[in-house]
Amino acid sequence: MPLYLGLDSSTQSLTAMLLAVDNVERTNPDGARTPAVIFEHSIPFDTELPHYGTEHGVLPHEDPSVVLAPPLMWAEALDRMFEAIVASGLDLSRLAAIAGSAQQHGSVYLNASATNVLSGLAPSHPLAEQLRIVATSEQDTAAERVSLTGNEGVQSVLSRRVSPIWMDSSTSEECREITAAIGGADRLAQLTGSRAFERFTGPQIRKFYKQDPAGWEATDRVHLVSSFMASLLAGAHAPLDPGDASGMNLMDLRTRDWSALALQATAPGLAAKLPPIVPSSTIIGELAPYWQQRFRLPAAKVVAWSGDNPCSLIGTGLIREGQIAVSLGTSDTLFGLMREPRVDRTGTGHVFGAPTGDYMGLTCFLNGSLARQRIRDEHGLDWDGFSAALRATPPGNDGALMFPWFEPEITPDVRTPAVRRVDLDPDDGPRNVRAVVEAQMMALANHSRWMGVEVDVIHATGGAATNTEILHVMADVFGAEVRRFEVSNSACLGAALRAYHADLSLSGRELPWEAVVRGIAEPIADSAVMPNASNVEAYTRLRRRYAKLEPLAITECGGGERRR
Ligand code: XUL
Repeated sequence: MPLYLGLDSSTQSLTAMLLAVDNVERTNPDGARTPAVIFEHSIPFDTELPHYGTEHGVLPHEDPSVVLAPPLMWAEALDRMFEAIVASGLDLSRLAAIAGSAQQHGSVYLNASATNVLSGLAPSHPLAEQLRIVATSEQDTAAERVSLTGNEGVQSVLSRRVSPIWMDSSTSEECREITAAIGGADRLAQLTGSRAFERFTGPQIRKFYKQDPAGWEATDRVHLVSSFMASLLAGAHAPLDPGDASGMNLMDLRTRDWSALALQATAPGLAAKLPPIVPSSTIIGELAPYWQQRFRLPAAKVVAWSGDNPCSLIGTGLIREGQIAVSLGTSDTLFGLMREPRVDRTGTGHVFGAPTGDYMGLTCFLNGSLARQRIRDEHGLDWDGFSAALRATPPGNDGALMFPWFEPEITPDVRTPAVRRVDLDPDDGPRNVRAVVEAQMMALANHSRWMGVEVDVIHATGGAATNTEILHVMADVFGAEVRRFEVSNSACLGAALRAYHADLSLSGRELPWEAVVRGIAEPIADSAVMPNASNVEAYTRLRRRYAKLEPLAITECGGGERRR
């Protein structure tokens, strides 16, 4: 009757989800028992750990392009989470395995004292306290330590007090330098899965090495948030998985190992400071004595942590090529599993490793609900009125088109925002509503072609997925069945399912991923929206026209400066 714990260390909170696999009635056709969620808890950083002074999980900074967070806050949250799990009164002696998910790209810099501190954590003292105050390390001079931690008089396992996270965009110069050293954006993308992005860890590491050479010198290990959290659980430096390592511009996508060329282009001595990369399902150790003794927990297995996007792939049930998820939020995101590491030549998409051992593609569109809402408001509609407008207009909109870039767009790369209309009267509310939705769906479909995936099922998530009229346009544009998927904490669920899968695999009962997600990471029953064959045909033509006109629209916006 085992329990599996998933943890998700995200930007603003730490979340935990416990799965119980003990309900025989929920045995699925593969003979696997369907897990049930028996506990869920979230710790928001700002309100529950206010002494770190974060706002939305990050430290206020005068330069908006610099976004940093305190790693000790994440450690303290982990301690608090186990307190909450124990307080639930559940019988935790059955805890079999723990896996985690973390915000991608963020990096944690540890000095040489960390190795001993991790292995010698005393159960009598809170975790963060022990990471903050450690015995003097021989490598660091006192002056260095003070300058590096920024906490005068306080020594620490950190060689850098703060962690740059995925929201940081202050490394354009380093992106240019790395790209040049590798021999161009295309080459870097082919090698690592993405061209250089400001938030990716390689450019962030390079910036730290340039700005604080002594800090870099004192850094013994660079972890991602995922491997840092896993290290705390296991009481030893944890490896990275290919899912999270591929968000660094440092991993060779094909070998799933560090690329010597990329390391060289980033910072001297980097190879010795990085953890190894292991398959996602690797059991990296067991819960350290600290956790076992402090919280009376068993020696549960600790599974390699991964990034939140790879974990969400599992948590939204995407375990074969052909299934994709489209999240319709403030911005729209499309992701799906790929068997092969195909790379986006236009430079906007990302390829990450998938927990299944395959790959995943991910493309982000900034003007999501943001644009839908702007059109809705401009025409004085509510969401019901927006749906009515979609019903009142014909698929294809009689040739009217829109390029709805209210804000600078990521995909395609449009730096100067503008809304472009073709054969469309700006005052015609219903047609503008249809035009914005069709434009977004065509952009999603066209700009995910690089994944080379024949999409047959789309799991639609996010606020706008409750709008069936929008889902009809999605089904017709993609020519695929669309099913609504209710996600709350999909990354955390994915992590818990990864723990389940890794534990079973270890015991020799290798479960197909289909069986792992069945009954728990599934779309809402009876939510299928089917494509209409004649509309699909019409949109196939329209998509070509849209793709042809898009570069012209970008030029009219003053040109999308390619960040190459
Ligand atoms: C992905 C990305 C974000 C973070 C958020 O590239 O930057 O999705 O992982 O947690």
